[in-house]
Amino acid sequence: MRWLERLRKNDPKVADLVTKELQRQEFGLEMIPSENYASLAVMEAMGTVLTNKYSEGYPERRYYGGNEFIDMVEQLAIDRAKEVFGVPHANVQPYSGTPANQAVYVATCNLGDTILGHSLPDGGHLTHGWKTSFSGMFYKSMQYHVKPDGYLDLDEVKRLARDERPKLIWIGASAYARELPFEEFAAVADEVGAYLAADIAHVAGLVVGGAHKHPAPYVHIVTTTTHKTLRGPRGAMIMVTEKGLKKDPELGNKIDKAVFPGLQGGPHDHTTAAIAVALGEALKPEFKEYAHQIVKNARALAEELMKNGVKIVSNGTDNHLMLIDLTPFGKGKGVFVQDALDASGITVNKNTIPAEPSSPFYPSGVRLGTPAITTRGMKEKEMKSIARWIVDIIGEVKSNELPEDRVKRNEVLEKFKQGLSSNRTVKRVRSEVVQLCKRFPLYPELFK
Ligand code: DSN
Repeated sequence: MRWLERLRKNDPKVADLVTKELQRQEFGLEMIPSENYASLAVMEAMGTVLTNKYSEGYPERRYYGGNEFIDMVEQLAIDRAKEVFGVPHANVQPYSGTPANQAVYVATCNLGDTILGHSLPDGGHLTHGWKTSFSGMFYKSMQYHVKPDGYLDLDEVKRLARDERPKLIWIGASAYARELPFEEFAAVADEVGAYLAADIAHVAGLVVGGAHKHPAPYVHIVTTTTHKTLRGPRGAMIMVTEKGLKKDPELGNKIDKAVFPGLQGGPHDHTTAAIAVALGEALKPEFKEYAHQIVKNARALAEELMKNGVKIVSNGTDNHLMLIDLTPFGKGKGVFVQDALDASGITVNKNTIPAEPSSPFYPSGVRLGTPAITTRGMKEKEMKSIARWIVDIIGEVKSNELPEDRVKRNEVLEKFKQGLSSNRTVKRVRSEVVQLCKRFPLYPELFK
């Protein structure tokens, strides 16, 4: 049976949109560093009868009947998570990264307690205490930053921890290109008696593959999404380390209770099965090679960009991502570069840079990374071509100015977008990107 054959008959509109998205992914370069391409086996596990089941509770402790096989699936995912990350406790039920982090607050803090996290415009995450998220609304949030050189300001972390005595400290980021200093944070958290939680959503695959330092010896809790460098389905996990259980032997139970019944209802069992498959893939030796190649590719890309005059925050990367600083051309230029790269078949996201001079919606940087293109098998040689295309596109659009006035700004952006389809550089890069993608097919089975 051909892919989507039933869907095509049953609901051609949805089938058509899914097919278009497949084509976009197959013939474009996905360089948003939090995205990846899951294997067909992972996707197959998601599209199963497991989506039909309710199973509130945990293996062998369910509220509904009929969970004999669901129990085995969830236990398998838990056991693999424990093995892959070398931890004594794992919860695989969080629907995604934000609910996972929310459960950490519920398990470790009371409303209004002080917490310390990485500021969002400096590369942190909404759930690490940013003012517009529950974490900044319901807790007294203190935020640390990066220094002008782009590296974490550890002196500020120490000072805030000593002065404010937070109950919970977060380490982990969404737009930070340097290795996370778990050991240094552990010294601070231990000194002030705080829980230390590592949100390794971005680097989980690198950690598992040995291409990034492991947080487990240093922190009490580890959270991660499962769909980024870990290359699984869209979901999340919370793990408690040996150190965490030593600090609080009830921490595993507290996390489980926070997830269910604290915050969620029935787990998404089809996702749990797919997480088990992804963790099985992460246990294979090829995954180590993959993780190391992600980092090699990111370094090669950053070096080539810098060689061609592109400014990179902190002058490089230790992991899978980098932040291009577009301020040498003016402020708020991220949107032009993002849209022009998008039209060229290279998907990135506009992003704030440290000490952002513009706004989060019209920031002055672009974030990009190599997890997905490395999944396609691309290596350092391809990174050079990609860097040159990015340089060409930046050169093409850097002189566009973003008006302060909202109406004028919308007009300028609309006109800019319309012009992209006839832009010669964009058209040339687009055609070269397609040629490259054809040499590194993604889901060839789905085109048969
Ligand atoms: N949205 C994710 C990212 O892109 O990094 C973080 O949650």
